[in-house]
Amino acid sequence: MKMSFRWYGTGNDSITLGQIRQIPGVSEIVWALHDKQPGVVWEKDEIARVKKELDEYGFGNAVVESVNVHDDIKMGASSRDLYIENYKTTLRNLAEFGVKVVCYNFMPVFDWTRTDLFHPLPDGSTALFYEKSRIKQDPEEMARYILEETKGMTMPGWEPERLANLRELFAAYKDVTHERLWANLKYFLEALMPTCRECDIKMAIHPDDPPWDIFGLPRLLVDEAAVDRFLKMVDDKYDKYNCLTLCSGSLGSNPNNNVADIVRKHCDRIAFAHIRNVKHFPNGDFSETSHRDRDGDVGILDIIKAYHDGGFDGYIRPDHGRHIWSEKCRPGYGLYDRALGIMYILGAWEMLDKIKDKR
Ligand SMILES: [Mn+2]
Repeated sequence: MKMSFRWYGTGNDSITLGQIRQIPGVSEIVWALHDKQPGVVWEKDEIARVKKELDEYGFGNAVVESVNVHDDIKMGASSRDLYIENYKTTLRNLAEFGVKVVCYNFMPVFDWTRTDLFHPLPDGSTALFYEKSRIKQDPEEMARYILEETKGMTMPGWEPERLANLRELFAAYKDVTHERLWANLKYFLEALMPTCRECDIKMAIHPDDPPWDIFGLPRLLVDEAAVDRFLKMVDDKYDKYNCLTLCSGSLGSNPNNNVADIVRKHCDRIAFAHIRNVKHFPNGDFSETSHRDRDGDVGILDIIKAYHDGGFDGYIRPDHGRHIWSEKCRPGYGLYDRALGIMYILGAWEMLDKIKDKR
């Protein structure tokens, strides 16, 4: 297992590489070119600049989160082939600089969705929160809220330029059913897989967040059955490259999903593990919590044990954290609580190592 930390780049993140270096056990930075619109080629000189920065601190740059997929690919528009060619060029450019895993998602219109980005928790911290009854309202209202709260930050999947024409975007997805979206995902992957093999890059899909349809838009990667279906979508000669970013918090937002079971079943197809805890409320609302097992409901320790038992040697990172100790940071991406999450994961992992050694 290789511990990583998501970082939004110099001038774009309140956290510095120097600070991250002081968290024990982090060897990789999960990065991206956040000013890139979906569909645009990532140029070599831009990639080289980030790699050079990470090199200076001794961090690896093997994981990119995310190279976002253009809406025309998701909706199956005729222009998709052009954007797929651009995606391939980006993969080739990334491979030249040692990238091994590319995280992406296939969610229509919105990336992750929450109704409250700074919801107060009983301990005085704040965290991302999802209130089911509020999500039934106007998507434009929710988009306005999230864009207002994140003003001045680049938010992957929440590009103001793209969301400015929300009504048109929704109209364009009108005829995209679940099955059409699955077919468009298959088309995208089949086109990319030979390039992934040529470049030795794993494409690692992030599950839908939250894992159910919202605002009438179809969502695919929502449960174990969907994960099973996804992993069989392309020829099995490409199994090594058609992988998962298994996010315990996204799938775990649905109390019926047992994330540890999915890890046990598909450990060899998980290239990148997101570890995050979620507390469920009886009415369907959920709140993000600390990584500690008993603070939420997703079974963090079972999940870590499933990875350990499976001999997981991919990349792992603490996913969102709470906002604690008055830190001013991106929603979910502060320094302190994610550092605490890392220490929790490493503590559990190293204890499991010790127990295994003694056997
Ligand atoms: Mn995640």
